[in-house]
Amino acid sequence: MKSNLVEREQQVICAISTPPGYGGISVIRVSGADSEQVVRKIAPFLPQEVKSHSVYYGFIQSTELNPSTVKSIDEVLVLYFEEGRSFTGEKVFEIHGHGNPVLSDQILQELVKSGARIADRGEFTYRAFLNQRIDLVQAESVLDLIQSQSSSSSQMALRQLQGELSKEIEHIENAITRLLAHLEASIDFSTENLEIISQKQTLDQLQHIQKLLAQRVSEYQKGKLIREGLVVSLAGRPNVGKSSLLNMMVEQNKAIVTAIPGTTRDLIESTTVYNGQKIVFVDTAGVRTDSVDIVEKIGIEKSMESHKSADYVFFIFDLSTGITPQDEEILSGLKPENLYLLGNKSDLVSEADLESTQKLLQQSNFFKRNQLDSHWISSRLAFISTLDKKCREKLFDMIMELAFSTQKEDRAILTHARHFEKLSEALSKIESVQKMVVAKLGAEFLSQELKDSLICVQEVLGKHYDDQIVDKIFKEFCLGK
Ligand SMILES: Nc1nc2c(ncn2[C@@H]2O[C@H](COP(=O)(O)OP(=O)(O)OP(=O)(O)O)[C@@H](O)[C@H]2O)c(=O)[nH]1
Ligand SMILES: [Mg+2]
Repeated sequence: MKSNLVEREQQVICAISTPPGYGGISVIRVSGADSEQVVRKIAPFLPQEVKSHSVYYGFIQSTELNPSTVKSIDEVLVLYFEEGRSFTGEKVFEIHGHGNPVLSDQILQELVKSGARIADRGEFTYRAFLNQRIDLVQAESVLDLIQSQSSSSSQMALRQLQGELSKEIEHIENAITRLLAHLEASIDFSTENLEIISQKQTLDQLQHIQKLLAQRVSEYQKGKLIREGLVVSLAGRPNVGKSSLLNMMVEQNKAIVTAIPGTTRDLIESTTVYNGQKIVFVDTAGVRTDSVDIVEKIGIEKSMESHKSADYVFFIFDLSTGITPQDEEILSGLKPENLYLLGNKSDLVSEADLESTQKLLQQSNFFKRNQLDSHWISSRLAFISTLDKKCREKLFDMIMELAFSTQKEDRAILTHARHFEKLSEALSKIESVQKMVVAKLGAEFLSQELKDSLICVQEVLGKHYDDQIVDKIFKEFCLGK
């Protein structure tokens, strides 16, 4: 066995990279400069010289000291990837065996006996990062790709993995570096009265950087929706049809529907995927102020919390009763920014009723208080009936339209809170440099602030990093990745 004298990062690591349990095949990855010696001990069928990206067939042997007790463990294919052309950047072997955890475990044990150690979570990806095969943004997208639950989020992760986002961030990094170089030069030559870069040029370049950063930062919300899914909370009085709506949207009988007001008491979350986008609906207890039931009261509190944290709130009201004082009261607790109004049970009312409802809404206190106009209402109000399945499509289209305006995102965008925070910090520093230039502060001041902003950008890519943050990122990975 290898001694501990070898640095952890130099050791040969191995792990099962396929999901646990039984399956068609199981893949064991082995990585490290000495991986060939290790694998050779259990795969005697490998030729004298292995060729990168080739496949070798044979039987894995146990490494018993006594040759008479040596036995075959599994029939496998071994793939070899040379240093510099593998996922980790190191010499990598992949052993494809039968998908039986007992066999895979035996192979792992043999690898350990031969000098490898079991890899930590995310250690293969971590090595890829250390060997500069990928940057931190790409490492995080590997994780996203494994965990993504919808086609749009996996597309997004793949784009990031291919380095599209990294390239755009590097573009910002280069722009800051260039400006910094000019400023530093002007500090060096300041005694000779040479103007390296004019105030106007500095401001122009800063504005360019500011725009690039602001664009990245502003799209975060959209990126987050794609990655984590969009959360729609259903609000309204008891009995207006919230649970019926949830069931219709997710096409399942998730929530109990009865004609008794106060049926739903807890939050009921259900996820669906529409056009590749993950959407989470949260059905809530109908809010009524006169409730004396303790369970219902707690449910109502939870409803209010759900509305606060959701991306969108659908306020549902009953067209057959019209807007009631209780509706008004619930509305007064909601913010108009992410609010949509759904008049339900349209099957019970006439066309004329719909028009008068719209007028009544416009006269409500909620409208007056928030100073909303008729344009707001026409873009935020829909009449539906949960008995009419066509409404499902209509509502989904509305959700997609409001969340993405364009249906599909065809470029890599910011999806991680970490990236968002760092780039926002960089942006605010750039904005303060802009103010410094206007205030005619010396180049040394500008240059310090600009350097700080550069570090923020580099931290996103992992060019500057804090061990704890990197540790935290890779700890989220599964074993074998
Ligand atoms: N006619 C008609 N009835 C509906 C419609 N949607 C729901 N209902 C009926 O309205 C009643 C209440 O529906 P629910 O979905 O349980 O209402 P809720 O808002 O979840 O009520 P709570 O859980 O009590 O807050 C049930 O009898 C439904 O069948 C609709 O579009 N048209
Ligand atoms: Mg309900």
